[in-house]
Amino acid sequence: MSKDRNHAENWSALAEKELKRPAESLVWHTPEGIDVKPLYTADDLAGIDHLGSLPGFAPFVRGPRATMYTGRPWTIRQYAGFSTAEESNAFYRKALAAGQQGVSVAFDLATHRGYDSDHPRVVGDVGKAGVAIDSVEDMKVLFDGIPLEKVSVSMTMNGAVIPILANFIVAGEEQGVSRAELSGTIQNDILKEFMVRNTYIYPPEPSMRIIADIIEYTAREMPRFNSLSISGYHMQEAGATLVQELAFTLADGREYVRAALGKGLNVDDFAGRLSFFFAIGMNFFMEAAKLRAARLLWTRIMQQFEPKKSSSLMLRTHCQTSGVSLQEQDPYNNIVRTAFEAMSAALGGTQSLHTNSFDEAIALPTEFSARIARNTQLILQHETGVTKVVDPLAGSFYVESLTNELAEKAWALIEEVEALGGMTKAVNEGLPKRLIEEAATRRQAAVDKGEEVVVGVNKYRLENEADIDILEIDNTAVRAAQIKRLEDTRRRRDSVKVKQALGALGDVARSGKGNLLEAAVEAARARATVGEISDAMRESFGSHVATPKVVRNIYGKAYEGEPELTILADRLETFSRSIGARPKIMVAKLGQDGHDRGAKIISSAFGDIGFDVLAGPLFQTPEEAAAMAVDAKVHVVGVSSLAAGHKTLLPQLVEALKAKGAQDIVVVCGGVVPRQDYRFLLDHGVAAVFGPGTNVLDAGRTILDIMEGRRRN
Ligand code: 2CP
Repeated sequence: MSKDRNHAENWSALAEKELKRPAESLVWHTPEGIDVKPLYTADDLAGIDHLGSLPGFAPFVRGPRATMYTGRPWTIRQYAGFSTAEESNAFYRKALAAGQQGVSVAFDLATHRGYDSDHPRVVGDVGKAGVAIDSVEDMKVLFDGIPLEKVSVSMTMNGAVIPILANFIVAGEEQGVSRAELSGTIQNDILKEFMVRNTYIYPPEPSMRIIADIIEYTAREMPRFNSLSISGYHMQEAGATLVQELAFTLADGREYVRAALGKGLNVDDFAGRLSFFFAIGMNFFMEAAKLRAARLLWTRIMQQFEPKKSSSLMLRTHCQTSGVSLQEQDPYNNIVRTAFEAMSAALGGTQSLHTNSFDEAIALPTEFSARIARNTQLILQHETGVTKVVDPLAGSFYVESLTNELAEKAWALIEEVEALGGMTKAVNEGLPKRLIEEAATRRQAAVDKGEEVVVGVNKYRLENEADIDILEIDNTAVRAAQIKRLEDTRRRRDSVKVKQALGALGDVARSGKGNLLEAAVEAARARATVGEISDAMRESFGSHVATPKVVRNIYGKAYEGEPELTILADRLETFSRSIGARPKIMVAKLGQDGHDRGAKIISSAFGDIGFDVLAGPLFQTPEEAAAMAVDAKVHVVGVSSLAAGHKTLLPQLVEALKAKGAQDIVVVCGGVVPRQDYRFLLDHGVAAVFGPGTNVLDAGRTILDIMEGRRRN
C-alpha cells in the first residue's frame, strides 16, 4: 500500500465521497467529552509515553503480571447471597463445583447498615438483596464445607465492615484456619458510599479511621488478604462517565493510602494489598482502555509515596459487568450484553470478574440464569482463545490513543479533587456526587429521547413481553429463622464476656487508641452481634445523615424547545391552576435501600417538568414517609425501590397514609419491580408501577392522568 493512500487527507476525501457529507459528522462525542474519530492511524500514537512498556513492569498498562492469563486466567468470582446463611452456603458450594473459582458474598441491607435481623427498621430488608448475617454463628454456616485456606472470599461490606470482618476471622479460626491463612478481599471503601452507594453508618471522619485500622490489622495479621476494594463500579451504576469513575476511584485510593500512612504504616507494608473494582459497561473499547489507563494512573499516584516494592505501584482489579446496562424488556438480550462486557473486561486485563445474570434488572438470579452467567466466563476462558496472548489490544491505534486520552482526562479531574484538598473534602463539598448526578440525568434524557439506542427498550421493542421465572425470597420466613438463631445465640453466650468485650471496643472507639478490628474480634468471639458491635462504635462515632440535594436544569435543558416536554409542562400548568398549586410529589426511599440513582433522576427531571418536588431522605420507615408526606401536603408519593422490599413496604405506606386520613395522596412506585408483582401492588393501593426502562416523560404523563382522573371523580 502506498504511503499516499494511507494519508489522512486522502482518506477524508474518499470518506466524504462515500458519505456525501463531511467526515467530521462521523465523530462520536462521548459523555466523557472524548471525540471518537471514525479512523485512527499511526499519527494518533505520537507523543504517547506508555507505548513501550511490558506487562508485569511499571506502569503496568499491559497488565500487572508478566504472563497474565497465559499463566493463570482471571478468577471467576460471582457475587451472590440471599436469604439465610444455609441457602447461600448451598448456592456457593454448587457454584464452586460447577466451575466458579472464588466466593463473593452479598449481604442483605440490614447487615450492611449494622442492624440485627430483629431490628424494627429492617422488617422489609432481611435476607432480600443478600444474605442476613447477625453473628459468628451465621458466618460459620455460610462457609460450612468451604475450605477457607483454599478458596478466596470477597465480602462486599463497607458500613458494618468491622463486625463482618471480625466474624469472618473468628469463623475461619473455628473452622481451623488461622487468620494468616485467610485469603480474600473486603470492600471497605467508604468514600464511594457517601458519594453513591449509601450503605454508610458513621460520619466520614470515624469511617476513615475504621479503614486505616483495617489496613493496619490486615497488614500485620493477614498477609494474604486484600484490605480494600476501591470501587468505581457503583459510580458508573449511579450514572458516572468512565472518566469520572476512573478519577474518583483513584482519588479515593490516594486518600486511603494517606489515611494508612497517617497511622504510621510503611507504604510497602500495605500498598500491595490494595485492590480495585470497576464496572464494565457497553462502550466496548473504552472500557478495556479504562482498565489500562487505571493501571497507568495508579502507578503515577503511588510513585509520589516513593515505595520500594514494585507491587506497591501495581493496580489489581475485580470487574463486574454493568447492572444498569441490563434491561427488563426482552431480557435475554442481557446475556449478549454481558458477554460483550465480559470480553471487554478480559481484554482490559481484569484479575477477577463477575458476570451478571440476565434477570438481574428484575430480581435476584435464579439457578438457571446464574449458570448462564458463570458459563459466559467459562466459555470465554476455554473456547475463545482470549487467554492465550497477553494484552492483545496493545498497539491498536484506537485503543492506545483512548487509553492515553482517558488517562489525561481523568488525571485533570484527579488534580481538581486534589486542589479541593483531597477526596474526603471533595465528598464533603458534594462535588463528585453532583457531577455524577448531572451525568446520570443527561444520560437518561439521551435514552428517553432515543439519541442513545437501547435495543428492546427505546427501539426494536417487542409488542408482547413474556414473563420470565424469577427468584423470590420469602422475607417473613427468613426473618423468623434469623431471629430464632439470634435469640439462641444470645441465650447461650456468656453475657458478662459480651459486655466486657463491647465495653473494650467502645473504649477503643472513644479514645482513638488501639485497633477497632482487633477489639471487635474479641467481641465477635464472645458472640456479640453485628448490631451490638456496630452500636458500641455508634455511641462515640454517631451516625451519618445525608441531606438529599437535587440537581436541576439538566433534563429540561436536554429537551429544550421540544414539544414532548412542552406539551406535558403546559398540561401540568393547566392542572396547577385548577388546584391552585403546583402538584407536589415526594420521592421516597423506604427501608435500608440506598440505591438512589432512580430517585435522583426522577426528582431532577420532574422538577424540570414543573412538579414541586420534595426529595425524601434515605432509610425512612413507611410511617416516617407517610408523616412527612402529610406534613408537606404532597399530592403524590413516588417510592423508588431497588432492593426488593416493595411488597412489604408499599402496602405499609398505603396503610400508614390511610391511618392519617391521607388516602387521597396518590402512591406510585418505580424501580426494580418484576411484572409479576404489579397486580399485588395495584391491589394494595398503589396507583401505578413504573418498571425498569420507563421513560421519565411517560411516567410524568401517567401521574398527571391519575391526578386529573381523581379530581374529576
Ligand atoms: C495471578 N497469580 C498468578 C498469575 N496471576 N500467579 C502466576 N502467574 C500468573 N499469571 C496469583 C496472584 O499473585 C495471587 O496470588 C493468586 O494467583 C490469585 O490471583 P489474583 O490476581 O490476586 O486474583 P484474586 O485472588 O481473584 O484477587 C483479585 C483481586 C481481589 C481483584 C485482587 O481483590 C478480588 O478478588 N476482588 C474481588 C472483589 C469482589 O468480588 N467484589 C464484589 C463486588 P497471591 O495472592 O498469593 O499474590 S460486588 C458488587 C456489588 C454490585 C456491590 O458492591 O454492591
